[in-house]
Amino acid sequence: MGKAQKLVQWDPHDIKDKLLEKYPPKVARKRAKQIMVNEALENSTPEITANVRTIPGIITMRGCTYAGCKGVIMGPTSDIVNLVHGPIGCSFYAWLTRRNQTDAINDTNANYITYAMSTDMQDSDIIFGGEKKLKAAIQEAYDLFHPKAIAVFATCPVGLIGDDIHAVAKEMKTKFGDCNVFAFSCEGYKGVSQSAGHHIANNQVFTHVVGDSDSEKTGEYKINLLGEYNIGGDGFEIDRILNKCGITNISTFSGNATYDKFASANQADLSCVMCHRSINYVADMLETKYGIPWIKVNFIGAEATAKSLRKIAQYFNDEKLTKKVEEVIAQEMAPVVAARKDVFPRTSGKTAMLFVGGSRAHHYQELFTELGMKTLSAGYEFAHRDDYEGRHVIPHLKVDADSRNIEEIEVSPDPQLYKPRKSEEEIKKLEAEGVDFKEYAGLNEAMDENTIVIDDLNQYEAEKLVELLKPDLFCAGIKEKFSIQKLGVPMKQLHSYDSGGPYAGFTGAINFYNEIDRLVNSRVWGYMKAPWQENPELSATYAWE
Ligand code: CFM
Repeated sequence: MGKAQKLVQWDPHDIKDKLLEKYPPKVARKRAKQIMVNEALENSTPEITANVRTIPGIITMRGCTYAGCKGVIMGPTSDIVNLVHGPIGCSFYAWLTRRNQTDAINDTNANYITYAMSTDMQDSDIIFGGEKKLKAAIQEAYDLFHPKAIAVFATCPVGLIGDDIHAVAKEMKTKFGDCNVFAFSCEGYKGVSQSAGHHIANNQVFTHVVGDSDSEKTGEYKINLLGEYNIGGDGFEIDRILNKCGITNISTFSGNATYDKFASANQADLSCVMCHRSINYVADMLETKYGIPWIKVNFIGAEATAKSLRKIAQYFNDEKLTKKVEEVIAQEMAPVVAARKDVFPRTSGKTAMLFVGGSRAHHYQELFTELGMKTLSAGYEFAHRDDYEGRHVIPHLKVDADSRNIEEIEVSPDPQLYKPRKSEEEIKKLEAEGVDFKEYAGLNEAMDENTIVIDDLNQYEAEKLVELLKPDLFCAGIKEKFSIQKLGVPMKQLHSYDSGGPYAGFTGAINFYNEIDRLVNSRVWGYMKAPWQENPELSATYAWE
């Protein structure tokens, strides 16, 4: 059976019905709003329900708010001591599992990434309060490392017993005098997913760190790279390309970030946003407070990388940079095109499904398109409607009790440091030339019509979807990996990249092509049936069936 036939053989509405079939009516009604057949409407895509609580009892793929704050935003930083106030499990869980890489320690930089620092709360701390223990732990970290900064993260019990971590942080900061201490109220239960943790982290970094550098950063074309977390070395590859073009990356939020890089972010002339889901708040705040415009970029996919570099060059509007960027693209694209040519006959026509956090399910479609592969179904764990439908829907997002729980900070132009990088006319001119400021399209638009977009996919639906559509590849995270492989379908982790990467930029694209070729063309997946699956010695039915 050819792939083309396979694709027309299913009706997406029928698939949706089959996914919902087993649920009790109330659950089915709720899930129906988060499962969407991608059909074109005039000038828009259909509305999806997103960023709402997972229905209790469902095995979600999501993580918690603490994971979004400590693990995602602050975890990749190298010289900030990240101290978790809570039971040891919370710290251990967030310890290097995301494969965010950092430069090794040397004479000029400190690197605490390999440590899992925790106050190791015990029952007695929960009963009598944990502030004393937290103070002692901050003191111990200071005495041991003399770091530039110590960040404190609240876990669920801390919020429940009411330890005032901000007061403790302030007290210790004053006591030390040469170490910035700040805290995050990022208890796991604070929001519906890790997305709330991103917001909490961004607010605090912006309040306590950005603008706090006394060294002046130089460079002809200075940018910030926001929403790039250096998973599997992606950030290193992007930096390599930027360097080659002569573009100075002042600050990456937060892959391989240092305290001073965060602190200097206000010195850049353009913010480039990779993962808008986790960081668009910072881009907006940098613009309001310091006058730095922002654009959306994507370094996943060789074509997308080239496009992003051209966009940056267009913004700086300098012939020297434009020429250099074109030279770099031409040079870097040659091996990419050769690698693609090699794998294309074996990958084209294959099908994929992508279910990742809040932007990769979209970004990675670029790489699959380059491989000639079609995405049948995709979705996010914790995105908001704008990540599906485009940034223009933000004013129409419903504010509910959960989103109200997350602090919005007031930002205004800095009396000394606010300096618009471009005049209004210059911005208008650039817009007329096609540079979209403060704009991103959603995932729906990138997907073919009649594909299926699913928010907060769960374990049951993932297996059902694979069973119904038999994709050639499924992409998600570690929680899904083995159950999908057992169904005889290869599974690629797009969070941690398994043991691979980088996949960003030009070198990354080549890595990805080769790895996906190997995965979708391996015959091993056909042998995944265990003997008892074909010949069960015992069988039973569920009591409620
Ligand atoms: Fe952004 Fe991320 Fe993602 Fe994300 Fe994440 Fe991640 Fe992700 Mo895992 S910041 S939203 S919270 S791109 S850890 S590096 S892979 S779920 S799609």
